[in-house]
Amino acid sequence: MSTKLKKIFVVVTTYNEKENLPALVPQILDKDSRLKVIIVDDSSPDGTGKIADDLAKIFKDRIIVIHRKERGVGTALREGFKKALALGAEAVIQMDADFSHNPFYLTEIIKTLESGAKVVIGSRYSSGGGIASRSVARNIISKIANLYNHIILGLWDVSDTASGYKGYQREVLEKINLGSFVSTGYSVGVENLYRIAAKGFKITEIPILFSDRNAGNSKMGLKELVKYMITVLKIRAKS
Ligand SMILES: Nc1nc2c(ncn2[C@@H]2O[C@H](COP(=O)(O)OP(=O)(O)OP(=O)(O)O)[C@@H](O)[C@H]2O)c(=O)[nH]1
Ligand SMILES: [Mg+2]
Repeated sequence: MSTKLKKIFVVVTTYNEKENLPALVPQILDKDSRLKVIIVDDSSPDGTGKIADDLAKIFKDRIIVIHRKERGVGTALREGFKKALALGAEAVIQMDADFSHNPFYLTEIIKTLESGAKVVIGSRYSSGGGIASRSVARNIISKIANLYNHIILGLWDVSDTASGYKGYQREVLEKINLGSFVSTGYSVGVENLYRIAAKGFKITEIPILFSDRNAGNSKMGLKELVKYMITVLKIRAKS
């Protein structure tokens, strides 16, 4: 079944992305005139929130900015999803602000959703995908997280369980109860996949070439990794 989507929202969570966001947003908007961007910023000390407001003035009616006092990519993402649903999104795409997720792939994510896919993952580990220019240590962490997700949560049909580049049909986000997640941090990505799989939705992967962040610093440190692993156990225990 194929449908033409009219209202598509891209949710971008930001924390200290002042170099990346002003370059990224025009590239997203250029990709498809139906796209609107929801930026969820957690009071970034580097002023990313103000930059987001300035972009919203330039690209009128195509950018929504959510400013939060709390910190956490998991709660930020879910707030972005809820906003998109409230604004009538037919489909929602999530991507990082740091150019690890090339806007080039938006076209194919949209096309795949329009051809009937319920959930689309931009996948590093499916055939044709890959990782360009990332440190060996960071690649190993990413692979371990993926294997850990598989061992604890199953999801063996999904080759990249830790990707943060994904598209969803509205009905999928409506059915996974965004209000009751265990995750407040990075594990939000695998928690939503786990919930989506439990609801019986098929998950489709398309290959992407993932790049290291363009500018700025990583927020994914050892503390976040330990929190990630503990939360994945909690997700399993809760089900
Ligand atoms: N709103 C919000 N966004 C966040 C937070 N932490 C990270 N982000 C954003 O979420 C996206 C993913 O975070 P990254 O720090 O790039 O995490 P990563 O991709 O695992 O690690 P690196 O690319 O190596 O830095 C980026 O757009 C970040 O700016 C947070 O606490 N709140
Ligand atoms: Mg990143």
